[in-house]
Amino acid sequence: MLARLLFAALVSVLPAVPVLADGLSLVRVASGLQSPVYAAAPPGENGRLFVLEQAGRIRIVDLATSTVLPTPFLDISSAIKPPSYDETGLLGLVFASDYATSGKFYVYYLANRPNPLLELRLSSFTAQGPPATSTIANPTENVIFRLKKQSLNHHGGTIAIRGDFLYLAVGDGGFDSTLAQNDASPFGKILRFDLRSPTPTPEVWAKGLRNPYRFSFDRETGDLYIGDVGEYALEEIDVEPAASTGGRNYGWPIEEGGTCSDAGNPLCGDVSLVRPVYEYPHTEDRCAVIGGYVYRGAAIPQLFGRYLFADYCSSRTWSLVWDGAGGVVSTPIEHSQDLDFGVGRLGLPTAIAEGGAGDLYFVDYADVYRLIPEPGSALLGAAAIACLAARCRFAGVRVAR
Ligand SMILES: [Ca+2]
Repeated sequence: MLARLLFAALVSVLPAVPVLADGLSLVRVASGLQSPVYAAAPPGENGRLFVLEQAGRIRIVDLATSTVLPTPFLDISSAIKPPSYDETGLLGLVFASDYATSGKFYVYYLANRPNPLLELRLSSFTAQGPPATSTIANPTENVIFRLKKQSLNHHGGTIAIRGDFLYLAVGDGGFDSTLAQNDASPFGKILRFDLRSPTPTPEVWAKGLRNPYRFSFDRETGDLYIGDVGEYALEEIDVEPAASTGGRNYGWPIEEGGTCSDAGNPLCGDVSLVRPVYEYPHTEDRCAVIGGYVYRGAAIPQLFGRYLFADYCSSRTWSLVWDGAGGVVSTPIEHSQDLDFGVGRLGLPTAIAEGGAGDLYFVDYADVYRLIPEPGSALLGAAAIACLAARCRFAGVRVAR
């Protein structure tokens, strides 16, 4: 950290800044939020981003003006435990594939209860009025799935749709990690719901996960990327090909990453367990992987097809390319310097989010940032030009441009 500060002080006196190697930067698109933890957009909608505040509100960001609408799109805060910076609250949002006509969207959250403490809830709501311009949802809730639990951690947090199915990642629950290997328990699983059913019921899609807080589908290939938060030693990224028919076992708690963590278990090292394509240790202040997205936007050609991810405690960011099998094409590229270079803008990342056109956003525990090409680089894209015209804030040395 000290070295970073010293380096920042040094470069801040230089009159010009060379374009950095990977040509990425961030621009803030929303502030004044309360503990944002995720964001999403309806399919194809480019002008708006829907940001989740942990306490139970969905806020709409007008991307043309980088303003947050004052009235929440949805407010379910009365059902949620007041924020205490734990793992509870409103964590997941996905819009139905036909949102433009149906106005339907889904949320995943932890409802507050007296005893047991919490109820995991997957619910659907519907926008009021024409969906494409609606700024407020009908408060009528349709609960699809609920699950009571006593502990406050390891809830997963993401919901995503692929084809006719909604996928929900549920952590191991934080009280009995062996449930992740128990086919009869929903904990430690990715569950799948058939949205064609009027009353969808969960089926286990994958097991052996500890806390798959953020996962995503590659919007171009349908491949599944999971950031599974580890325990004491290793953070892992698992990838499942779109052609998979499910039933994979990602190993927890028999293995953490690719390492045996239950020495007496005969399944340790067994070929039936699916190892991560990439893992990193808890060194250099790293603590919890924040799974992201494969970049499929138009503005940053050099990032196209790369999977972007982050670490919560260290605020560091990387991208990798999955090799189509059990590993990665080459060592991941670290983007921390470009995205946090000398300005300390990116705080604790709680999510990487995907806009309606495949553009990516970083959500930290305070603000939301759009990932853009480095201003002034040869790869300057339309998004950055629009941003400059709108006098976007380029903190630190980048202001000179
Ligand atoms: Ca694993």
